[in-house]
Amino acid sequence: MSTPAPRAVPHTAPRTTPPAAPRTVLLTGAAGGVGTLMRDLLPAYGHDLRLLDVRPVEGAPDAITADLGDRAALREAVRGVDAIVHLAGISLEAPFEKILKANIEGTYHLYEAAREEGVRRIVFASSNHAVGYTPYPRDGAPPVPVDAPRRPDTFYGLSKCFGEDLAQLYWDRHGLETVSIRIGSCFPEPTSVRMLSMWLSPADGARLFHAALTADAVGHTVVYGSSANTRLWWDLSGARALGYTPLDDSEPYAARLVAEQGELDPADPAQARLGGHFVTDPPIWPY
Ligand code: NAI
Ligand code: 15L
Repeated sequence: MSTPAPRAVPHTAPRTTPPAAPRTVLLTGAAGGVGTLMRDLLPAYGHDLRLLDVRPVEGAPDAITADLGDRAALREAVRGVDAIVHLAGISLEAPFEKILKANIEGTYHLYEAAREEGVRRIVFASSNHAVGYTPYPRDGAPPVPVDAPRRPDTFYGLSKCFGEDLAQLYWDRHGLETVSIRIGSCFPEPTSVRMLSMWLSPADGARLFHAALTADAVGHTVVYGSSANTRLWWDLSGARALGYTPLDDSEPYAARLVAEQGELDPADPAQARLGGHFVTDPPIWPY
């Protein structure tokens, strides 16, 4: 008789206090933009970080240099960690073959390594570009819900849809938990009018990753990730239910950015949807 698959358990009691003891967390993509920010911010929440990237991580001689295609290296890297924050991969648009290798096969290899080594939870950096073709709400329409149909705007966005589905499979089949965070724009400051709606400040990013690492019984949960922006486009209730309380708002940047760039024009295809210019002229991964 086959063993029944574990059931998704709704999280009813969000955890708001940091764990008593430091937890060992593998941070993939540690040399990248978000990885660099989180390397600075997450230790204050009691997490002991183990770092991994295909590139050397500046100022971190102990970081593991490994490609997501190297299963043996991944297996060693995940051994003994309590959780993984998975940021590594191509973070912009690229030819399908490159996305396939880094984001699709690479994420699969990481999940397999995690399953083999008994890791309990992964926090997966999904993206707004999984729903990039969704028009942003206008004229008082409600924020975009997390169960809105996925509408990837690029092969990159498509790879994030794959990652979310992979996470669901590994929860249903193997009991490996994931919080998939559809990150808006995580940068030190918003640099465009669109980002006023999408911005996830670094400090709120750390709050959200910490909540995703420590909330009880998440099964596979998909949430949107941004700050408490006045111009928010999507529903943050899922993230809040994990115990995330955003404290930042992009609005102080609005006057300058709107003066420089003007308000968004919903008649312009590059400005009418969550994914912004990714739907028309996505920035291309440079390597
Ligand atoms: P980034 O491009 O600055 O960093 C990605 C890192 O992954 C790089 O250091 C790169 O060397 C590493 N990497 C790429 N391929 C690899 C491979 N095959 N094996 C091992 N490492 C590899 O990206 P960023 O901005 O830091 O984003 C981090 C994650 O968050 C990405 O997965 C991205 O898709 C996601 N994300 C980021 C957003 C943002 O606003 N920065 C928004 C939405 C999602
Ligand atoms: C992303 O998914 C990218 O990784 C990041 O570089 C930004 O472009 C962000 O989305 C965004 O939409 O602003």
